[in-house]
Amino acid sequence: MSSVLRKILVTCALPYANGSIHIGHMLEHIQADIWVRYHRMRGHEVWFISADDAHGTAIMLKSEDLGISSNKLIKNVRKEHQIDFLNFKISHDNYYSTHSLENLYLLRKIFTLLNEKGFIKEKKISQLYDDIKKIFLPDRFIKGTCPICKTKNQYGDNCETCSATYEPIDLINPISVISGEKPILKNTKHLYFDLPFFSNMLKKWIHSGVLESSVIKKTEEWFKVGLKPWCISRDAPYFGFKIPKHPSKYFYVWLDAPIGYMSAFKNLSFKNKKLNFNELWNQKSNYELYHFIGKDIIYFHTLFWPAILEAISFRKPNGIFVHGYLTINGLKLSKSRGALIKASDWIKCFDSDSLRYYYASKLSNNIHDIEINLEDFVHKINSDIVNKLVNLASRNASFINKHFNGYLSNTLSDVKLYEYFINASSNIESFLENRKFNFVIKESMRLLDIANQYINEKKPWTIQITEKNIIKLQKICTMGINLFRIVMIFLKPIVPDLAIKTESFLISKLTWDGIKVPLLSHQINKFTPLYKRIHIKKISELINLCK
Ligand code: NOT
Ligand code: ZN
Repeated sequence: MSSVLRKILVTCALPYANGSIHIGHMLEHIQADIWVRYHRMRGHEVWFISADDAHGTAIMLKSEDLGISSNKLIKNVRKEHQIDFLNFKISHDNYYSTHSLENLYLLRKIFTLLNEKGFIKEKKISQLYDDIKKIFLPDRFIKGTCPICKTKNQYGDNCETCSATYEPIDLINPISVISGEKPILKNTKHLYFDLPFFSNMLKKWIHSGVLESSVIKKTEEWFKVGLKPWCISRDAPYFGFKIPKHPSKYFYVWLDAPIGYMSAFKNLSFKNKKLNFNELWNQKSNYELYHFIGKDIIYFHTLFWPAILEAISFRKPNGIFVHGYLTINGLKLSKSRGALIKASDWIKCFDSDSLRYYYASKLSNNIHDIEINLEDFVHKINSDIVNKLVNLASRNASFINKHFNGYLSNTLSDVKLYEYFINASSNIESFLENRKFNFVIKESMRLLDIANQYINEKKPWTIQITEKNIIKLQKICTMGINLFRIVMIFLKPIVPDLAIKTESFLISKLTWDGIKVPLLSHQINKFTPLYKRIHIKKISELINLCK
């Protein structure tokens, strides 16, 4: 156990409750889950939360399409999402919903505070309106050409090509996504949060070690343009929470979404007496707070969210961990542009450890896009997990099971080599801490090559079973099992299912402290295959499911 125990709250962005979890969402939840599981292994107090983002026009329209109430829709979807996350072994302590009493309570409280402090202003504006459907058009329901880089087919709030943010009115040739018609301009009144007031604070904050340099760079581009007041209200019809004293106005989903982080924690604190809401969210909190997000929502997390927190004198996050987009066999995916592979389809064809492992092999602490290639995926899983990792266990266990009734020897055949593996753990620790999971995989595979090479040289299968040799055989195979065990400890946060099977095979828990103490004079179980080779033909099955 590491000496300084930390208290940490980790969040993932809240998936919208209008569609299925796809493997793009799963990238983020797996990334966060690996980090969380590692810190739990180190003995820290870690709380991991997320929730469905249950408000907004998209959800309202979707439930209309389905002919059910929005309430019914978000209930069904949340259940589905929870099952998906369980299937991928995402160890959330709470998976809540923004359509909750806690969120309503906190939203109202925060809005009142913002109002009292004079950070909310009213403004008359004209906004794009779909005169056929009789609805003001949210940013995501207007498409047009980016006013900055001129890419076509961009949404009304920001450009996916150049990441510029703008008003929907600025789009060139706007079209309503709902009716397909050209929208008209209509007058309305809205509430604005005074974001520019916080410019100086934010400029300092982004350099306080909370962001990676590429994320700082992105955020600085918005400062260059100048921060603008942020509209936090929406006109009816809308699915969300009403604004007190402002008839037919609703809170914008992007205000109650980040507050969803708080309310998911508040709800968790009701279930767990150890937790106290104020202890975590007050400015002098000794909890660390980290948000895992995709690069499409940097703006909200590096500007709006810390400004709101500052405005109400709450604590700010210690880190915003941003990942890039996912591309599959070269196809770009994003939340809004169609998710090609649903989590529930993936799990029909492959196990969860395989995706977790493959993502880990690609993930680092930067915003580069993650490219996955399904053929490469199958190849990598078989060559790393089956041929290198599990094979190391199986080739040695067979001798231990056959000749020694499962008993490991009382000493190792090569103490120096074992120490070499122990020494690798400090690098692995820093890779895991800094979310350089690709290096964890690389280093683990390098170690496995060394271990397998060692067994190749010692050739236990050639050793004649004589009284003199038998001890030697036992020691060599004990060495092999112990090297396998160390690498499995390193990989445990990444492949939890394989870790559970390994623990029952070794009859010993894989713990970080256990690295230093080899398993000796210890009986292990009969070896049963820990992981089965995956088949290339499953790829076409998966693609068929996605059609
Ligand atoms: N539902 C949003 C999305 O882009 C994410 C909300 C994250 C929560 O999928 N909030 N903040 N800040
Ligand atoms: Zn653009």
